Amino acid sequence: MAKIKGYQRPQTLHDKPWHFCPGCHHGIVHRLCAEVVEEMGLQSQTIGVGSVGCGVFSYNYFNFDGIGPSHGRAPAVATGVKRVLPDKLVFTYQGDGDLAAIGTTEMVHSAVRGENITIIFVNNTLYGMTGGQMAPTTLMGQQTTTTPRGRTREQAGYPMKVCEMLATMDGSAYIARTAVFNPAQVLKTKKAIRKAFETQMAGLGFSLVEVLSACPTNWGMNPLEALDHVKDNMLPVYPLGEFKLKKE
Ligand SMILES: Cc1ncc(C[n+]2csc(CCOP(=O)(O)OP(=O)(O)O)c2C)c(N)n1
Repeated sequence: MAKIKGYQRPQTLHDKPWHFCPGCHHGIVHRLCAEVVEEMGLQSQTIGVGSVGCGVFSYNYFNFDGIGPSHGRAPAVATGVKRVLPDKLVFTYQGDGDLAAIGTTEMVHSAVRGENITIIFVNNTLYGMTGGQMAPTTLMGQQTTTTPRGRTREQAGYPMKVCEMLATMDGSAYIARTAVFNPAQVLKTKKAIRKAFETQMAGLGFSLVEVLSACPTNWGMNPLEALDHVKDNMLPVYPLGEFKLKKE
C-alpha cells in the first residue's frame, strides 16, 4: 500500500517551538520562507535579515545565516550584504511598523535603487510586539492602543498601500500581496515567495511579498474571528494579487 507522506519540518527550520501568540500568522510565514529556501536548494547560500517586532527572533528559527539589524534598517543592511555577496539569496523579514513606519526610507529607496534583494513584509495593521499601537497600515476606524476611538483621517490620514506604491518604481521587479487565512491562500503565498526569490536569483531587481496577517492578541479577537477580519476588513483595503512581474 502506498504510504502517505506527512508534513515534515524542513531542514531550514530549527526544531524549536514558536514563541508566537495563538492564531498569529508569523509562524506560517516563517515556515513558508524556510520551505522555499530548502526547495530551491539554497540553505547554504541564504542570508536572512530580521527586524525588530514579533519577527525579531527569526534567527532562532531559520537554520541558515542571519543578521539582526536595528528597527527599520533591514533593507539597508540587506543592500550591503547583497552588494558584497551577490551570489547569496538575501531577504528581509519585516512587520508593518518596522517596514512602513520607522523604516520607510530604507524600504522606498532600496526599491528606487532596484536593489537585488527580497522583502517579506508581514502586515498585521499595527505594532504587535509593543502592545498594538497604530501603524501607517492601520485600517480607517480601527481601534488600537493609540487610536482608542478608531483611526481617523484628521488625526492620521489613510492606510499606506506599500505594494501599489512600490510597483510604480522602475527598480521593482516583483511585487505581490497575499494572505494566509486558508490553505489555498497559504499555497499562493508560498508561490509568491518562490517567485520573489527566483526574481532575485535571476538578478532582475527588487522584490517584495506583502502577507496580510492576523494579530488576534492585539485585535482583541480569537484566532477564528481574526481570520474573518482579514477576509472581511483587510481585503477590501489591501487587494491581493501581483502588482509587478518583470520577466527579464
Ligand atoms: C529604534 C526603536 N524604536 C522603537 C522600538 C520599539 N519597538 C519594538 S518592536 C516595535 C513595533 C514592531 O511592529 P511591527 O514592525 O508592525 O511588527 P509586529 O510586532 O507587529 O510583527 C517597536 C516600535 C525599538 N525597538 N527600536
